[in-house]
Amino acid sequence: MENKSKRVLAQVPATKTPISVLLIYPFFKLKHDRSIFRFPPLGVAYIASALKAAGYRADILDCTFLTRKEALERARSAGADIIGIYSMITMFGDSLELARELKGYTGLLAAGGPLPTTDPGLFLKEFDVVVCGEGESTMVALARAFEKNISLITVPGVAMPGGPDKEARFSGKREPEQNLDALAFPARELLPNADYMVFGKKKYGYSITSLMSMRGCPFECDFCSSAVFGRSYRERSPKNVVDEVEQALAIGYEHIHFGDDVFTMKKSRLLAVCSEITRRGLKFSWECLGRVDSLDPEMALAMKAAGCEKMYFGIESGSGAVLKLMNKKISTQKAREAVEAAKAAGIRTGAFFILFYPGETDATVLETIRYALSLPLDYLAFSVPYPIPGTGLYERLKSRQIGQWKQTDGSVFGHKLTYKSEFSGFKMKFGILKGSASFMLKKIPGIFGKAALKLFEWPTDAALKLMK
Ligand code: B12
Repeated sequence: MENKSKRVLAQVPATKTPISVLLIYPFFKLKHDRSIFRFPPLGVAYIASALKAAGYRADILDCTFLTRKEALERARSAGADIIGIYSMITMFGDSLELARELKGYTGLLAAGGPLPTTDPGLFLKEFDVVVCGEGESTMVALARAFEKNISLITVPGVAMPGGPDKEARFSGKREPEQNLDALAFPARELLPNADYMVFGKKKYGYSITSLMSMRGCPFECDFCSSAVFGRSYRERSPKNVVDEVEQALAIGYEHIHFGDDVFTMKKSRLLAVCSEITRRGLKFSWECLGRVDSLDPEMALAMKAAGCEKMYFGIESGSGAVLKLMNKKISTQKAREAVEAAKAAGIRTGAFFILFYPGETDATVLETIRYALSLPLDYLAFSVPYPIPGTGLYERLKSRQIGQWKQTDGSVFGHKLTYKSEFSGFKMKFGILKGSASFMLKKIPGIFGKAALKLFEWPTDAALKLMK
């Protein structure tokens, strides 16, 4: 495989400096897409700014608003020396397809992102190299090695073909960046901001972009992939975070989604971020994800005062036993207190629940639905378990896998079972529909809503129990 990379290196004209890198985010929306979330891809934007800071040319091809044909034409005509393609579980097929179609149009094809990080071997038939983990320094080092015609396997943090038994060969670990304030802000100017703004305004009434204020998550939830950032917890300073908020607001965004796994993890830091926002008098609204064991009334009030409008909690189950199976390390009581604290502060609340977790019973599924309905939630989403490579859940279910996880259309009907479960796919869809319909009925004000919910619950509980 060394030979292959040498072969492609030879195709790059010696005069063409600095070399150019095209970074592709291969998300293509489905024809009938009801999903409510769509954020500019920060990973490729971080890599682009690192490359630019190192003196390279970098561009981003975000496929979110393009057809496959348009994306391919743009990528082919870019004439980039290196093409890097992001991938995660739902983008696996498209990332491989693009790599296949782009062979011969560039000197080097690199893959990166959560799925290539967990399973580089899946990508090495179509790509020359896989970047494992955080990509900023590794991509800069790869561009340098490529430019200087040095073997790419000398760059820490990559995998290439040609290991023992024709498997992936690893160059060695690259330590994750410890000083996150040292990272250049993501190159948002290279993203299709106007399209995202139109989308946001149509969907929610305001434009929205995401921002990561920390990296890593020390918790070990059974279903969650921590491939890229690992279990360490690294945070940016409040000043650095709010500087980036200002950069996003200057582009014209009105609302920020803090995508951190545990934005509320450290009370002192959270309060410092909130007071930095208030001190600067910034007028914008925001939302975040949070763990239920890291929110108290004081934090919720400070967040509201700093513009927090919505908060999403990963509660996942209403059964203590199932929460144990998931290794969530939270209790239903704590979850209730956190949702109530947010609600009391005037923050709209949302929660995610997984139904039919391996090891669940009909009784715990119904317990979760009832529990979810008992919380003061403005939004909720029920989902089925999706085993992601690299997680404990995946390890337990991999021998029972029956299909690839493809992108869903965001609707309650869109879920697809990817492994052989003790529950049928039909039953799972029924459970999700039942839970979602009950939530809608609960929202009907007055006695009519209450009566309708009661009438709906009894036969659907019975039907769920009867189903295989
Ligand atoms: C925001 C977010 C979303 C957004 C959209 C993503 C976006 N455009 O911003 C929404 C809400 C729509 C979403 C949806 C889904 N998501 Co999501 N999402 C995230 C989240 C919380 C943050 C993403 C982010 O901005 N990260 C910050 C950047 C800096 O990190 P990064 O993208 O990983 O980039 C770094 C490296 O990966 C690498 N890199 C990135 N790109 C490239 C490219 C190249 C060429 C190279 C070399 C390197 C490289 O370098 C970057 C900088 O260090 C992550 C969790 C997380 N902590 O990352 C989950 C995560 C990416 N999502 C995940 C999943 C499973 C989903 C869904 C499938 C969930 C669902 N139930 O449907 C859907 C899929 C939707 C789809 N598009 O098909 C998983 C992916 C797991 C996997 N192994 O594939 C993650 C990791 C969550 C988790 N912990 O399990 N998601």
